[in-house]
Amino acid sequence: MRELRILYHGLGMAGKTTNLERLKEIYKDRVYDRIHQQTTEGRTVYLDMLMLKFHTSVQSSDVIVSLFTTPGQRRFSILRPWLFGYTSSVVFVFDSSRDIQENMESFYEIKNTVSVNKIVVQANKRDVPNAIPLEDIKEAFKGIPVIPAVAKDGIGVLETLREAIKIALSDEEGVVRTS
Ligand SMILES: Nc1nc2c(ncn2[C@@H]2O[C@H](COP(=O)(O)OP(=O)(O)O)[C@@H](O)[C@H]2O)c(=O)[nH]1
Ligand SMILES: [Mg+2]
Repeated sequence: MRELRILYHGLGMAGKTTNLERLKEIYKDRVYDRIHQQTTEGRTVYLDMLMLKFHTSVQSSDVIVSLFTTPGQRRFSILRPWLFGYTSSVVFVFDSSRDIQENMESFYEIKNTVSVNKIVVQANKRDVPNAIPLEDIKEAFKGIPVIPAVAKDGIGVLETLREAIKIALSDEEGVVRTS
């Protein structure tokens, strides 16, 4: 059985946990494991982990997909090389309510550890007033797919995951074989 590990990274409050919450609803019959810890303010303190098992139409074989989000707080930065080192692909959740520079600081944390062809950008919070223009985001992430989303309403969530799976499957070296 193949296992794909997909990491959701981005600024704190960008919508990483929200993506996993929506996916858990979509795949509720197929989710077989989940670890989820949050502070009382609803911010992630450790790791969100969601494991989904489903059939891919890509190669008509069963694939286990494990989804993770990175903890935002700097005190967990020691975990990051481990997290980034064992991923099939990475979703960078761009917060459209915050400026490009701020988002880029978060992006730079993965840029040197994860190869660019393993990354998909989700332009989240497209619903906010004065959202950073999509064209500006695409310009900032040239060569990387950018998928618009309103994760809180479930828009773009599945499209993002599909792209992340496609990227993961196109890179055999990133696939961990568990049997
Ligand atoms: N306006 C808006 N808010 C969102 C969207 N996605 C998530 N949020 C909100 O942003 C806040 C932080 O989301 P969360 O998933 O906890 O962020 P994380 O820190 O990246 O895990 C929550 O209040 C979410 O409801 C979106 O598409 N639009
Ligand atoms: Mg979170």
